Amino acid sequence: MELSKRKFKDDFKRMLTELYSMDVAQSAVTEQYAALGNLVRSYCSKKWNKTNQHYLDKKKKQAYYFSMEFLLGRMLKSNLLNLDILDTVRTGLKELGIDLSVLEQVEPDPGLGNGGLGRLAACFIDSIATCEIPGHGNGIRFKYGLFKQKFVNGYQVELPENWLQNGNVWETRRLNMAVTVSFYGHVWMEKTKSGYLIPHYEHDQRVLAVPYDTPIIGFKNETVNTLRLWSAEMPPQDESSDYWSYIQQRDRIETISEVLYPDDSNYDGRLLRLKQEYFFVSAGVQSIVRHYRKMNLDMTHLAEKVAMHINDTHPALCVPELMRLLLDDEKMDWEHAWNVTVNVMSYTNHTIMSEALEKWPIEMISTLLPRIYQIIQEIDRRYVLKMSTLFEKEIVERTRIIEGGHVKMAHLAIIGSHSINGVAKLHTAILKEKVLHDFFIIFPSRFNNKTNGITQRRWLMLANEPLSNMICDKIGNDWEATPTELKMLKAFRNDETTLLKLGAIKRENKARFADYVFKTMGIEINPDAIFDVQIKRLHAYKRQLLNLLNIIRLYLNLKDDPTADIYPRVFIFGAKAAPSYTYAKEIIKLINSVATLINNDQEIQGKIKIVFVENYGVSLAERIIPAADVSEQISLASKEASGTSNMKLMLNGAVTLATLDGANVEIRERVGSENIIIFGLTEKEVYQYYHDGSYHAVSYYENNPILKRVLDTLTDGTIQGAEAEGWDIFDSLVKYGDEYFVLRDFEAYVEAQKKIDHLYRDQIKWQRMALINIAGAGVFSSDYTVRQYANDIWDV
Ligand code: DL6
Repeated sequence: MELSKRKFKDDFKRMLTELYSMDVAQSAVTEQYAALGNLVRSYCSKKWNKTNQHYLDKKKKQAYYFSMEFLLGRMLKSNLLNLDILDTVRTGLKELGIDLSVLEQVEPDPGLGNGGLGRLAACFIDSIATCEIPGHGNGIRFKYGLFKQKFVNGYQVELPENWLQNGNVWETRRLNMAVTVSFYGHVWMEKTKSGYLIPHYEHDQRVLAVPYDTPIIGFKNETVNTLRLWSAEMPPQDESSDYWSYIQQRDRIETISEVLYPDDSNYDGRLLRLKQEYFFVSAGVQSIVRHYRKMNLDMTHLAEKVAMHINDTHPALCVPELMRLLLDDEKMDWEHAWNVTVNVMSYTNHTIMSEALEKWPIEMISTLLPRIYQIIQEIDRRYVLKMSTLFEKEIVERTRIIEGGHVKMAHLAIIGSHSINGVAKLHTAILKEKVLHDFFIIFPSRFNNKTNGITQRRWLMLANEPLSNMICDKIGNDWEATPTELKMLKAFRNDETTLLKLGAIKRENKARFADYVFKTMGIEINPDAIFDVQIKRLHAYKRQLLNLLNIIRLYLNLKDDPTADIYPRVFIFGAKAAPSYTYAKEIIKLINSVATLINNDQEIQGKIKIVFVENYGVSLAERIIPAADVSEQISLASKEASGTSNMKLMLNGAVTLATLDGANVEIRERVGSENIIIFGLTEKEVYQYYHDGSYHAVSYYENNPILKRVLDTLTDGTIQGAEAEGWDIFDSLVKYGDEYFVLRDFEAYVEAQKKIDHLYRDQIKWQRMALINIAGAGVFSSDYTVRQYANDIWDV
C-alpha cells in the first residue's frame, strides 16, 4: 500500500491520542504497540472488506482449512511486511524515538499449536492469501495456548500460557455471526405423512460459538483472507437460570475453548477433546453453509463453491456434520448428500505414528453426539454393504469406521473425502504401501502427495534480514514472489567474496544469538563454534537421544585428552514434551543434566557446550534458525512424515545432517548428496528389521566399546541429578529393544558428525554448501504447496 512516512507518523500519533489520550513521550511501549497494531489493522480493513465482497459478488469457490492448531507466531512485523510498509513504519517510528524491534517483543506469541502441524497451517494461510487463493482458516480460539515451559532443576514444568491477558489487537469478535452447537440429549425418528422418517433431536447442552476473525494479509497484493477462530460462550437464553447454576453452566461451556490439548490421561480430558473437535467443526460447517445459502444456489452444487480441508484427523467430524446439515436441514436424500460431502471434503495425514490416529469409544461419541453417531453408523453400514460386494471381507472389516467398540477418525476422514494426501514423497509412499495400504487398494485415485512447505517471508525475509538483503544484492528480489529464483545464487558458488560474506552474516547472527543466550540463560557460548541445532517436539522417534549420546562421546574424548582436536561446538536444543509423555520428559531432564555437567567442566575449556532453550516456540525459532550451522534431522527413517524445520534451516544456510526420512529425501534431491550429510538406516532396512525381527540392541551395546562406555555414563553416576532418568533411558535402549534403533544408528551418526567437524574447517567449502542449500530451498516454499492444493484438491 502507498504510505508516506509523514502520514504514518501523523496516523500513529492520532491513534495514540484516540486510544490513550497520550502523546508519544507520555506513552509506554505497551501502548505504542497497541496503537501500532490498531493502526495496521485499520490499514488493511478496507482490503479485507473488499476481498470478502469480491468473493461473494463473484460467487467464488472458497477453501476452508479446518485445523485444531494454528501456530501463528507474532503478527506485527509479518503484517507490516505483507502490507509493504515495513521500512516506512520502521523509519517513521525511529524518528519518533521508538524502536520497532522493541515494540515487536510486546506482542504475545500465541502458542495455539504443538509443532509442525500447527505451524504448517499458519504458513499455509499466509501463502493462500499471498497466492490470491480464496481460502480461510477455521479453528479454536483457545484461551490458553500450549503450556509455557520452564525448567526447574532440569525438569520440564508446565505453566499456563495466558496469551490473551492483554487483549489481541488482530482479532474482531463477530457476535452477529455466532452459531449454536449442541451436545448430548437424544434423537428419535418420526414418520411424515408422505412416509419419510424425519429425525427429531432434543439437546441437553447448547453452546454459543462466537467467531473471532483475524485478517490474513497477502504479500504485496490486494487479498486479505480470514482466520476464523471460535470461542465457546453461554447462549443468552440460558442466562435466566439462577445465579449459581448459571455460573456453573457457564464454566462448563467456556472450558470447551479454554485449553489446547486437555489432559488425555483421564476420561473427562478425552471427552473434552472430543467436544472441542465437534465444537469447531460444527460451528465452521454451519457458518460455511449459511454463507453459501446467501448466494441462493442449490445445495446439491455446494462442492462447486466450497472445499473443506480436514487437517489431520482432529476435524474428521466435518464429514458427518455436513451430512447432518444436508439431510436434516436441507432434506436432501442420502445419496445426494453423500455425493456432495465427499466432493467437498479432503484430508491430509500428518503421521504414521499409531498413537496419533485418533479413535473414540462408541459410548462416548454416541452420548455426546447422538445424531452425529447415528450418521456415522449409517456411513459405516453403507460402506460395508457396498465394499463387501467388491472386496474381500477382511479388507472391508479392517477399513470400516466402527470397529472394536471405537469410531476410527482416520477411516471416517478417508471414506468421506475425495482426496487423501501425505506430506512428503516418502511419507505418501509409506501410506500407500504400508499404513493405509488397504484404503489404497479400495480408493487408489484418492491418494496423492503434497510435500510440505514454509513461507519464505517469515522464515527468511523477517527472521534473517541481513541474509535476505544480501540475496537481493546478488540476484535481485524476484525470489520473494518466485522463491525458486533462489537457484540464481548458484552462480556465486565459486565466488569467494560472496561465500565469505555469507559466512560473515552467519557469524553476526550467531553472535546475536550468543548474546541472547548469555542474557537470558547466563551461558557463555563461542560464536566461532559450530552451532548445531535440533529444534522440534521432544519425541523418541525424533531421536534427540542419538544427538545426546554423541555429545557424551565427545565429552568423554575431551576428558581423556583435553587437547583432542575437536572443533568447538555448541549443541542447541529446543523442544517441549507433551505433559503426559513421561519418557520424553525424562529425556529433557537427562539433556539438562548433561548440559550442567559439560557446561561447568573447566577441564574441557568450553570446547563443547549445550544450550537447551526454555519454552521453544515460533519466536525462539526465529532467533535460532538464522544462527544455525548444522540442522539435525535424525529421526528413524520412516517415522517423520515430512519435517519443516529442515526446510527453514536450509533456507537460512544450515547444512542438514539427516537420515533419509520425510522431506530430507527431497532436500537431498535438490542440493545433491555432496551438500547434505546422510547417515543411518533407510526406511526399507527399518521395515526389514520389523519383518524379520532381527534387531538386538543389546548386541550393539556389548560389541561397540565406545557406545558401551557412553551408555554406561547414564547409570554409573557420571551424570549427576538424573540417576532415575538415566536408568530408565538405559533400560529402554539396552534392555527393552530400543524401539527407534538409536544404538543401531549410533556408529553411522558418529561418522557423520566427524565429517561435519572436518568439513567445517574449510570455510569456503562449508559456505559453498550453505549457499547451495539456500539456492535449493525455494522449491519448499508453501506458496507452491498451497497452489498444488488449490489446483489438484480444492479446485479453487
Ligand atoms: O505436516 C506437518 C508436520 C510434519 O512436518 C511432521 O513430520 C509431523 O510429525 C507432523 N505431524 C503431527 C501429527 N501428530 N503427530 N504426531 O504433528 O506434521
